[in-house]
Amino acid sequence: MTYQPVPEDKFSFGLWTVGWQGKDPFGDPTRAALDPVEAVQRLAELGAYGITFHDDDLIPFGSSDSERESHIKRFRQALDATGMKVPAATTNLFTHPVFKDGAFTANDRDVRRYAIRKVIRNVDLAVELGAQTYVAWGGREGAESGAAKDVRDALDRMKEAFDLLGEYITEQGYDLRFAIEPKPNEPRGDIILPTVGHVLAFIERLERPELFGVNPEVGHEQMAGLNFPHGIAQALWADKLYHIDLNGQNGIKYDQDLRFGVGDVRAAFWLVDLLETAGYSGPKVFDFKPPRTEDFDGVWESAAGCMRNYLILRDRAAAFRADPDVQQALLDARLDELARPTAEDGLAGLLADKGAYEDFDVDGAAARGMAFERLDQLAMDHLLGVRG
Ligand code: XLS
Ligand code: MN
Ligand code: MN
Repeated sequence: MTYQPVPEDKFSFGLWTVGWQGKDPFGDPTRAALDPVEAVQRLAELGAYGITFHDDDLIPFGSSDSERESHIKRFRQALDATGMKVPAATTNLFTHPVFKDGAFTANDRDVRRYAIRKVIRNVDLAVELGAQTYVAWGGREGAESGAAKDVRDALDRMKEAFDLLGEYITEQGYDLRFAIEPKPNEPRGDIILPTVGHVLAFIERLERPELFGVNPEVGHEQMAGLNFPHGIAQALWADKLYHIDLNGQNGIKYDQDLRFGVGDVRAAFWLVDLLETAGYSGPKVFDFKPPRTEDFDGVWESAAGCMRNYLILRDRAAAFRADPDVQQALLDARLDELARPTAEDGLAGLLADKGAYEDFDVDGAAARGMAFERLDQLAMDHLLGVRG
């Protein structure tokens, strides 16, 4: 196996990922700025399908209209020359100091109005470039202290912003859906809509819920100690997995944005298994930061590694599913029974069934082993490459 990505794999990268200059709270940049045109060319050479961007990644904040046009023109030429797509785009609502208290939920109303207009401006560009998904990570929608943010009012304002955006794309007739990205903290002490579950519940309160889904990121759920594949499974179950950000994270700490596959490699294995068996067909975006120790050779190694690790895990997960011993172990673990309804006979049948309660051998059922350990060891053997 060469694990060479092809555009059909639908791998995409944020401009801000390979373009990250390595500035962190403790240190200055370690790399020069990367021309978006070069990012498009290099990623295309590596086998990527697409590229995504915040408005300010492509068009530096404060550019004049003519500068804006020339940035877009160069970018579009690079896309045309390489065949790279823009499956999604997003808005920077966090870098400029005006967003220090958030954007859609800033206490300052003028900032909220400005933020919605900034999003709309880039939504127009995203649609022009062919994007079908618009990612919405709030950035600084949160607080460090209790009384500073009335969270119920903030949720009203968040809903208002997304309802206005839903109205806008409906009026324009755009073929675009929003993917809201949760994150528990960083850069704020606590962020509103911290997990996949919070976002799924929020979406149901919007005026046009069909236009909104989630954009979960591996590390963001893991920063909260959550099981990422479980969150993805629930998003798929709700038909709301519109987009996904892949990366690596080592447990509950700052947002590490490591390359995909490192960190919790078991979670990565189950994630790839899930995406592939569920038939997720949207873009798979690597939202990672090549560590600031790296020069540009290291940046491209890191980007290639994200895709390579996905393909290796896809291969390992397929071998796991195809293994006859695994298929038997799945039966022994009674996965087929879980897939069967609990009461096809309905409530009346359940109530009339003495075997369900009166005559049920509770101790016998309690004594039955679940055979999960053998199943999991088979998975480990496949993951570690010693089987199949
Ligand atoms: C930051 C987020 C960000 C979004 C896009 O933590 O992951 O990069 O994906 O704004
Ligand atoms: Mn992200
Ligand atoms: Mn992150």
